[in-house]
Amino acid sequence: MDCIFCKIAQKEIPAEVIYEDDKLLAFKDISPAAPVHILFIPKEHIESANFLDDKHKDLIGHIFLKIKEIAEKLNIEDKGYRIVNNCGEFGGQTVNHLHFHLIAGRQMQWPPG
Ligand code: D5M
Repeated sequence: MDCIFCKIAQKEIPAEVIYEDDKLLAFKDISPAAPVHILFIPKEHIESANFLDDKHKDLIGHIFLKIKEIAEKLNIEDKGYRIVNNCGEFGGQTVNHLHFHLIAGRQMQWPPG
């Protein structure tokens, strides 16, 4: 499958890995939007949030708790951070493998562009 994030998960393409277990990989975004910008992906290929169903409940819970844990390790939980999932064309998704952005280290604005 021609998916760049699957290739990163399979170590065919290098990435700056922050955390890894059997279900997920967290690595630095190649084009950071803030001082801290980490992507969390399931190792399983899921196209987007649109393709989630009941069987992914534990996986999504695991990813969110891991984001919180990494935020604590990086000492960004105090000032706060943003977790983003872009879904589909209008959502701004550019890589069609489900991922959550953890962005921190500066004041965020609302609404997003
Ligand atoms: O976000 C897709 C994100 O993926 C975007 O912020 C750039 C990042 N990206 C793309 N290729 C790479 C590689 N090779 N390493 C690290 N980060 C990467 P989206 O929500 O789909 O717009």
